[in-house]
Amino acid sequence: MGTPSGYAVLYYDGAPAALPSTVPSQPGSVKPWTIAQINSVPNKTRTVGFNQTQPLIATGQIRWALNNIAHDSQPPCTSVLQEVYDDPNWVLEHAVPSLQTFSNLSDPGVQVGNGYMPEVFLGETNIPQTPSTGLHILQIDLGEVIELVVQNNPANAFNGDYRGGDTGASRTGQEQHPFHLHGHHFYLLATGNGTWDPITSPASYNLVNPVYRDTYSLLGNGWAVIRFQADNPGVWLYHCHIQWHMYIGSNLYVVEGAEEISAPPANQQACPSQCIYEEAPFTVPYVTQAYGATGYETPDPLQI
Ligand SMILES: [Cu+2]
Repeated sequence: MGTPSGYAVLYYDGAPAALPSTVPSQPGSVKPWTIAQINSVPNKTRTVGFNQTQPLIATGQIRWALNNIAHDSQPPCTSVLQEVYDDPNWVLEHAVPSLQTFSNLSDPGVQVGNGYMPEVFLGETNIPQTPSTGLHILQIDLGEVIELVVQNNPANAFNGDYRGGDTGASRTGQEQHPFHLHGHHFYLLATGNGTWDPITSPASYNLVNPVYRDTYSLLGNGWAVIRFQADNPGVWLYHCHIQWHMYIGSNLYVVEGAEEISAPPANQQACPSQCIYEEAPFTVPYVTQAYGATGYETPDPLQI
């Protein structure tokens, strides 16, 4: 039982590229090592672009937004997994395809629920000024190879910078986010500072031997590109692993192979009697008190 152990070999620049011929010792309780080369990076079949912001929305709350759609302050009490299992067409029946153009790419990307249309302003000058709310859902088919281009925008976008000091237009976001994808490992092809560029950034992608993992650090006011194969039917969360960032909406539901999804476990967690999303207002004063000027302090005694 439990998760199988995994190991990796990291090479310094200039070190021999051959795999080691011997393996280090390890505790007897751990499955013996095997050494193999990671498979080559699959070609992408679809590119999806996300602009991430943390806007201050009309309710006075700081929410997280993907493509200018802020996650609902109270998520649905029936799980997306249950909804899709009951009706594999659930996303198509409830979501609105993205209008994003993603620079020179025209592929449909994010789909969001509740009738809101997302807009994309990556590399564009016409930035929408009024974030909407909805669910972040990306529906993909088995066999697709998805490339996510994730842009972490400055914290002052849409007045989302709650910290003191310089909050002017030149303020750049300092927040770095550990993003995790359930159900997959992905190739981290590249990261960078500033704004992803559709012409120059792809030249920096490592398509030879990128790290292969399930979590990466999205740089403050930077970008990252990950790629993964859709080979695992389910509803998988892609989210920042800072808990309160999840609460303010840093979540994307990846609905994968909807027709093939297995029944939800009988003991799947239900919502508590009182919605935790309603307990914490996540207004600017609240956030400042709970998480400090840096946003990284541990809430005490609030225990959010
Ligand atoms: Cu975060």
